[in-house]
Amino acid sequence: MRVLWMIEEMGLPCEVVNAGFPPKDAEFAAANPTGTLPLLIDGDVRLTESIAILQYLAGRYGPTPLAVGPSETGFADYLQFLEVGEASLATPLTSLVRTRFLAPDDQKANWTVENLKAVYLDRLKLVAAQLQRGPFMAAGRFTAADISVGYALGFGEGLKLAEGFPAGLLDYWRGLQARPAYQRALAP
Ligand SMILES: N[C@@H](CCC(=O)N[C@@H](CS)C(=O)NCC(=O)O)C(=O)O
Repeated sequence: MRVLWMIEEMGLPCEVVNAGFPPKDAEFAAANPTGTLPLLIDGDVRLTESIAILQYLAGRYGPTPLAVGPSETGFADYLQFLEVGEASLATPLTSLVRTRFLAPDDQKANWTVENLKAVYLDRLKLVAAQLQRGPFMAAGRFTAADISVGYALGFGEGLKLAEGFPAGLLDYWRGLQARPAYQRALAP
């Protein structure tokens, strides 16, 4: 979703291939032996980390206001929240989902599951604090950092964690969802 959203924001052409979930296709496995989504194929390039893909698209097919450059105010925030979205927020949720679908029945509810939820909700304080400083994660404008974090908010909402969101986060997420490019990405 992050990748499709970025592609729509940039107006880039792409072909979307539904590899299934988990992907079973041999060609996919050759390009991404871990089997995780997404996989970006661009000529000889193969990328399997969504944040790296956002940075690649901005760098390779920019310039774009979706990226914040090193000389701009907000560069550090941009890097921080690009990473917060995946490393701090979405990664515990991915483990939660794996447990929900893959764990033996007697291990679906345990301390780790509750801790993953708590860790996710606690780390949202970083996003809430940033929203006290401005309407977006970096540089006072919508950037790929909002795509990164917004996706992670949608992930949490999908897992019914939105009740625990700090004040303001749901409004921020609703604002991102209203973007035409996000809407187009929902139905590529
Ligand atoms: N850090 C990777 C995470 C990729 C990831 O975990 N993707 C999920 C789908 S959103 C997945 O493929 N999960 C299946 C699995 O963990 O095996 C990224 O940001 O692209």
